[in-house]
Amino acid sequence: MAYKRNIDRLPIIPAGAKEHNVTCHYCIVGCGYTAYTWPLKTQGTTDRNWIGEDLSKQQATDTEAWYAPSMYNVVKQDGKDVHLVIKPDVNCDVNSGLGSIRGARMAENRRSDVTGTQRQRLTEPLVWRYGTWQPTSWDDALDLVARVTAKVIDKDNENDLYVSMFDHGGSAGGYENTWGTGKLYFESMKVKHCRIHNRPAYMSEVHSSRDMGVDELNYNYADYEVTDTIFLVGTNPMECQTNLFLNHMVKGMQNGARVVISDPRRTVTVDSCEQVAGAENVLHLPITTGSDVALHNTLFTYIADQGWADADFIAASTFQGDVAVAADSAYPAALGSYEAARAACKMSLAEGAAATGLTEAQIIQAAEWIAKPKDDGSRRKCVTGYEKGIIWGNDNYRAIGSLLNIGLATGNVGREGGGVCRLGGHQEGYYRPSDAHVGRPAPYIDQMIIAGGGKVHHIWANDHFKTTLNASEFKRVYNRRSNMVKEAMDARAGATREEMIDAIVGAINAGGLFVVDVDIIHSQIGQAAHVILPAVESGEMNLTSMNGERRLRLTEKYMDAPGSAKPDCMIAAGLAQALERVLREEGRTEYADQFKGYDWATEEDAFMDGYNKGNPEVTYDRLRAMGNNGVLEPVTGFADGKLTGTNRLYEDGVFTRHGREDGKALFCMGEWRGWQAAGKAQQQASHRFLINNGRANMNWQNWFLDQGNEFVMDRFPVPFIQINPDDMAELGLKAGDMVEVHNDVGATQALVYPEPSARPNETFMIFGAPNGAQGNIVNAGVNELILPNYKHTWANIRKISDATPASAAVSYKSWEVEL
Ligand SMILES: Nc1nc2c(c(=O)[nH]1)N[C@H]1C(S)=C(S)[C@@H](COP(=O)(O)OP(=O)(O)OC[C@H]3O[C@@H](n4cnc5c(=O)[nH]c(N)nc54)[C@H](O)[C@@H]3O)O[C@H]1N2
Ligand SMILES: Nc1nc2c(c(=O)[nH]1)N[C@H]1C(S)=C(S)[C@@H](COP(=O)(O)OP(=O)(O)OC[C@H]3O[C@@H](n4cnc5c(=O)[nH]c(N)nc54)[C@H](O)[C@@H]3O)O[C@H]1N2
Ligand code: SF4
Ligand SMILES: [Mo]
Repeated sequence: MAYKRNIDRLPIIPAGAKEHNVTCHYCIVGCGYTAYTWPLKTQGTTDRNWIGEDLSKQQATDTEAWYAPSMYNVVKQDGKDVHLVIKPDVNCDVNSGLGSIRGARMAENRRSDVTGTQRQRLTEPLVWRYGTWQPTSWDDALDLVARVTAKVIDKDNENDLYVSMFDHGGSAGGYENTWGTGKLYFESMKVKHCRIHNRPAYMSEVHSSRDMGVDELNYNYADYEVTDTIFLVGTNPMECQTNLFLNHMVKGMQNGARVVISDPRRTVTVDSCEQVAGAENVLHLPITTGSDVALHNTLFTYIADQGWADADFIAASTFQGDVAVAADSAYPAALGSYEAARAACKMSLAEGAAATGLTEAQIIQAAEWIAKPKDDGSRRKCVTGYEKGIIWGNDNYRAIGSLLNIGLATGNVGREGGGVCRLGGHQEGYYRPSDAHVGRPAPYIDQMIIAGGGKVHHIWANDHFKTTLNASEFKRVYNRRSNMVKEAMDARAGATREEMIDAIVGAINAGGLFVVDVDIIHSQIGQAAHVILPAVESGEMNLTSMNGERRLRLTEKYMDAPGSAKPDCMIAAGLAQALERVLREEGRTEYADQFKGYDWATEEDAFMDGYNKGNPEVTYDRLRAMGNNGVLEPVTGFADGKLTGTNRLYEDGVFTRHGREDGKALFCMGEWRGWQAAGKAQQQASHRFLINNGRANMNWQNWFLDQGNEFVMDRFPVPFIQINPDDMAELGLKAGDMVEVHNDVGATQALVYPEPSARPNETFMIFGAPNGAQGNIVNAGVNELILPNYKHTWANIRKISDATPASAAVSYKSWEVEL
């Protein structure tokens, strides 16, 4: 029997099975897969099958003619049960047939009535009634949402409506859904009190890069294969951007590239690079946590002082003069010329070593690998990839700006084998009306909710209970405020709609919060909701998104929605229509008119209303024809039956997006200033352990599908915290023990995982887990532009109990395995 799949034999995909383009909907990399579907009770044979191979013969080790049990399921298509296989596409340039421990389980994570997988999926709208959630129709649920929402908004003031919405592609999101929600909240309304799924305000993760003129996804994945040096900062691509690492970075190393990795801990990526490139070609810089600006400024100073900068590039493509943009409340550092930045960022090797805990020799070696011209005088190519270690790190604006300084100084943006890019999180799929009305800095929504702000909260595809900062306090207040409304509703059970609305509005005016949650499962924040609206996932609708090299694809719908669940864009449309009707009924005609224009029959209509209007060449049919290789954005035209795109940004040396017309990039003038976010230094001083946190290969995000998957829950019944064995001994801890991790802002729990390479007093905990949210102990500190610093948290650790039977059965082997 295939391991835990309740199936003892897998069917052979028959010749003629239906094929659908699929882009993996988990991470930014966006690997290409093919979904095969065919009717139940039929299958191929060893001699007649989908791939035309004689399967009675032993296949070669790299054969394409197989699939794993995790790639199989039975789902509904047009109301009938069908077999489903979702397997990696060998012809996709992104992954060349590779899967990952997440993507290769897409099929087993579909909802199935036959195999019983993901039965946690929501199938009908739910409304809080009679003291619990009761299923109801869309009309009933949306009418209630619209009537309550209409009570708190008006044409000139929508400030009591708070909105949390995804801004990404892939899992949730996509161009269709960001447009649907964006049109509702930013065109029909001008909602100011909104936030994004992963940060407590509505703004960019990479303000400084954009202000400097460099869009954060500027290269092509193939650049890794032709570069001399790969510089990875605050990112762990082996686990988090797996096939970017395996299919592109590994090829680069095999072609001779060296790797520099800046991360306070030794990651699986460091180990994997050492295995591929040889330890002598890998330089791990185990910096003191949070000291990135110091490292970058020291590298920049040293490289400039050595005369390794690219003078021609600087002269032709960057701002000449002194300060172009002065520092103020919207700009946490001044921006200007190369020379101005050199002066502002100046840091000696001795100063850099002291701040980062590295040796001067390590910094010099990194500088040489990144920038020292080759013996023949030619430029060294370097790709720089960064992600949450600095985005959610100390002094976001300056950390990213100072890193980009190095890329710009060495002419490594817009060139083959170069790029300074986010490695990315989800895929991208942003297409919305302007958010300029939100302002900069944007309002800190979580703190406003905690302070009693907001009357109605619409939540789209995120769960702050598991993933926000300062989560202990957030949950306390959120539960209290949403309970006030529940109690008011319970007290009026049996009342008419009008009476019920009055009761809700009364509770809201007394400080309560009315909560609407749009999700695919009944999430943790969903427990506080009064209306729950069921959405579909990628594969249950047609969905477009782009990956970390701006590769745009269409994932084709291959199965039915669970129950009456709908695409997010269609839910947004339904809500807009309900609001229009209610406002018209109330005689607010002018306001009602703003909610016209949602007569979409399908997600394709939403795509045509949004993305296609800005990109008229791009249609579903054309994308379908481009298959899993798609086209790299920006799309430039359509010729010979194909969409044409842009291989790499800024190849002409002209930069964008910093509100200037000259096309010149700017340097960042941000000196090192120690801990920047409020409360970090104090928390560090009064707690023993750093609780560094982030991701691990197997788990996806807040475990929303993982929690319904035996394979994952058997591995980690409780979120792990990796601790040095000597620290464990001192605290009297054994592998698998349950500990409480507690500090001045909250507490959470975890299972102890010994990690010999962990530095003393420096732990790493997986974030976002349903049964131990790391965010409970992250303080409310953010930077000037409300970027949270999740990574820098200190706490104490105490034992709660011995390993539970489930935890005791887990392997505690080192993760440093031979590739
Ligand atoms: N401590 C700490 N906290 C962090 C981070 C960290 O590193 N450390 N990282 C931050 C980052 S980068 C991120 S991205 C966030 C993630 O934080 P969240 O966005 O809260 O987490 P996700 O797991 O992406 O949330 C997905 C939610 O959407 C639902 N969902 C999935 N697909 C769909 C769909 O198609 N439609 C709808 N309507 N719902 C859907 C899921 O059931 C789930 O409840 O966490 C942030 N928080
Ligand atoms: N397996 C898996 N893959 C994922 C996800 C997932 O949930 N699971 N989520 C996706 C999403 S939404 C995102 S945003 C990305 C995140 O992708 P990454 O950013 O690559 O992953 P993280 O684990 O959040 O953090 C990266 C590293 O930052 C390091 N770090 C911590 N503090 C510092 C510091 O002060 N300086 C430096 N230089 N480094 C520091 C941590 O040790 C960690 O190794 O992953 C995406 N891919
Ligand atoms: S690397 Fe990312 S996109 Fe590719 S299969 Fe894995 S989770 Fe999916
Ligand atoms: Mo993310």
